[in-house]
Amino acid sequence: MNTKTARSLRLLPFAAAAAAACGCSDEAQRQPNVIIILADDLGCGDVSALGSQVISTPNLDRMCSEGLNLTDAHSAAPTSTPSRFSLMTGLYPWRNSEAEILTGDANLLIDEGQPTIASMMKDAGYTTAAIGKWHLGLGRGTIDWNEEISPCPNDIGFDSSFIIAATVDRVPTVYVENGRVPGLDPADPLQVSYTENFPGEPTAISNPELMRMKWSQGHSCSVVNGIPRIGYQKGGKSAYWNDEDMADVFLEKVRDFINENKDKPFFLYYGLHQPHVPRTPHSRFVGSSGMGPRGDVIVEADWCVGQLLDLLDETGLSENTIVIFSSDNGPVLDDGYVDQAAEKWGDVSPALPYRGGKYSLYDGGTHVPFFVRWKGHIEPGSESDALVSQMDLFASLAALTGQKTPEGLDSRNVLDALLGKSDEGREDLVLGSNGRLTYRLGDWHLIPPYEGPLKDATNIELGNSDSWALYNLGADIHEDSDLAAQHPDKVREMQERMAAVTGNVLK
Ligand code: NG6
Ligand code: CA
Repeated sequence: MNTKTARSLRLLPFAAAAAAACGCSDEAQRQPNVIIILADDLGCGDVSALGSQVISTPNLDRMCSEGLNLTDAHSAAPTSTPSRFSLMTGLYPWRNSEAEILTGDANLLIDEGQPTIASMMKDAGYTTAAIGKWHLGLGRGTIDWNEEISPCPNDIGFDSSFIIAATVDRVPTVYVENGRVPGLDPADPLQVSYTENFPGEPTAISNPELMRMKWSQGHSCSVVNGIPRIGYQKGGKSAYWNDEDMADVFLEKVRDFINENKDKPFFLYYGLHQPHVPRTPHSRFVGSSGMGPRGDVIVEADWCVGQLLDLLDETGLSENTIVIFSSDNGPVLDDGYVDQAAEKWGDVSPALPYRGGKYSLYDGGTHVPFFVRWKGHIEPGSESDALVSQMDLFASLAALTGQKTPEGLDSRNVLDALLGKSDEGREDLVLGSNGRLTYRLGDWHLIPPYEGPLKDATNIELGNSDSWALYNLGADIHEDSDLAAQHPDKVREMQERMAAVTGNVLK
């Protein structure tokens, strides 16, 4: 990782020539559209361009071959909610003690009035939309799903939103469009609870015959569309999503949004729901990967990315649209359903070449795919090892659009790194959420001692240990050699620097 590529140095003449060739005006170049595509639980080892030997992702590979591959890019945390909170607010997730995996009826984590990446882009004149997985909470107090839900994404900077509240494995199993559940029948109101079942309603325990998919851990509450979920739900049947259609439903919304806004600057946050459990590919993709449902939904997600890139090419928007692709956390195989993933992957880790995966303190918890495509501006097939976090998108896009980054954010302007103009990213980075933090300084990764098992039911190495561990990712990409005993000065320096960032958050 110490080796800096020299490719970026060629970018400036390249960009100038490309801009001249496409005849782009200065104004058009100042206000490029921005699309953030965020996959759910996709690992570096799931992308063929990053070395996957078991899965083929031609469209993610195309993001790489047509754009920039950032090889040291991170989600803020190894699970969804804290990671997304950070991307959205530009703050470290541990600054909000509630930024942990949320239930489907949790309240919005972000205050109205708090700046978000969307409100900042809106201030810059962009039309903004959130489509796909949300998982940042909705409303205040007890949510009545049959009425308008407020606040919703539209209250924190999005002009429009079409989302699922939490995850595909959590109730409510309905879409929420601009704060309302579409398709509800007033005669069959939707009720949701995460504390107790509704009397007489079947669950995976009471009525296992309803299941077409079995749970291995934790998904034993309401059975919807034959799939056992987390949480209890009653009524609202006319509004239920169809799991197999979800990719097409989101993509259609994405197409509509782009087509409607192609003549003015737009900002789109597109939260893919794959390959998070339960993995339910459309029938077009069943069997497409040879790797079971997890592989098939990765092929489906890859196809969605390809459809979006094609649309941009067809509408002539590719030279004026920055497309960023990443994942909200590292990958997992068995995340609570019996779906062959662990068997199909066997000894191959979807986090490769990194250790651990989702939930882990090791690098594989947050080290995620990160590609940026901006035709005519970013050199095709370029690569950068700058250290960047998704949290940095806020300050970087503020710089892109000429906006001021609000005081007090943890987000750093790494725009030049994101556009391949520089290999300088962040000097350091705290990773993780509440009480389980690690620290990067250059190539060094410091993991404090934490209690807990070495592995849990997911079979991922969690990185818990009773002593401080230190790894040098530059020489040891899989974190096999703990160098803490050999480099006590480095450990001390990093402990002090980490404490300076986190204050007393770290016990
Ligand atoms: C866990 C769930 C897992 C997944 C995760 C959230 C169990 C046993 N595990 O609690 O299936 O839903 O939460 O994933 O229930 S995330 O990517 O949205 O953070
Ligand atoms: Ca996730």
